[in-house]
Amino acid sequence: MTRQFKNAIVKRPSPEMVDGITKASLGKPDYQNALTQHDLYIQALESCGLKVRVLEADNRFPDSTFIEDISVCTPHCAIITNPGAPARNGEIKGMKDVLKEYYKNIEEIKAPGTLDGGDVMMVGDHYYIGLSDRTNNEGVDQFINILEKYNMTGSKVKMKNMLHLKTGLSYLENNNLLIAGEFKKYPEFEKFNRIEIDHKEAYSANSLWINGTVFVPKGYPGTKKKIEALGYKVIEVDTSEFRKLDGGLSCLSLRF
Ligand code: CIR
Repeated sequence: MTRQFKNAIVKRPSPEMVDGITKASLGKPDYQNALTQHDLYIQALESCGLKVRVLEADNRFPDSTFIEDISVCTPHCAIITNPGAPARNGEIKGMKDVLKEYYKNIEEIKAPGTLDGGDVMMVGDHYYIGLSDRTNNEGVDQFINILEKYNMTGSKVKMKNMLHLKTGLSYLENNNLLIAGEFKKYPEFEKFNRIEIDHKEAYSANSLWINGTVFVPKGYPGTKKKIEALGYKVIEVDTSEFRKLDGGLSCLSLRF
């Protein structure tokens, strides 16, 4: 059965985002433009029927608009992560109170385990979890134990080159998987209908399925065409300011 999202939680970018963590060489984000792009992202979520909760910006944490890394919202429980980048770890404070408004069951990843939500890809009741520089073995083990408590399952994906698992993979439901870079060769993804993303459009491998519509970052015509050919309605969303901090469409929200 295909899932349907009812809610999204986003966090406004803070002016400090100009000092966010990045390996990209695209310059500093323009804060005003980032706010406009964030507004349009929220509107796109609302146009797909989601009720969007907008959390205030947290000026202490430049990367805190990338709220996906801070929690994973499953149908049965919310899991507060323990983000692997020390500069981002404090972002989890306050999340419990927010999630309590939506969930009875709240779990937590605890040190020495680390896990970023961007490393978690949900495929029905199964979750693929990337072992990245941010997510360690102990974090994945804890995460899988939590999933099993609620009759869900998880598996580890060893990875090398990307920031997060979903930097190179997006599940579009109906067995359709966008796949880029090293993941194209991974046997665990062979069973999917794989839509291979060209190297020059690699950033758009992080697209976002929302209730039958797919958000694609603006400026990736090859990927857009491939997704439309599968019959999805596509909404192009401009994320250029977030890309400067290695952030993409999925990073900007929690959806459940
Ligand atoms: C970071 O390095 O943590 C942020 N600058 C970007 C986080 C992107 N999040 C994601 O892919 N889920």
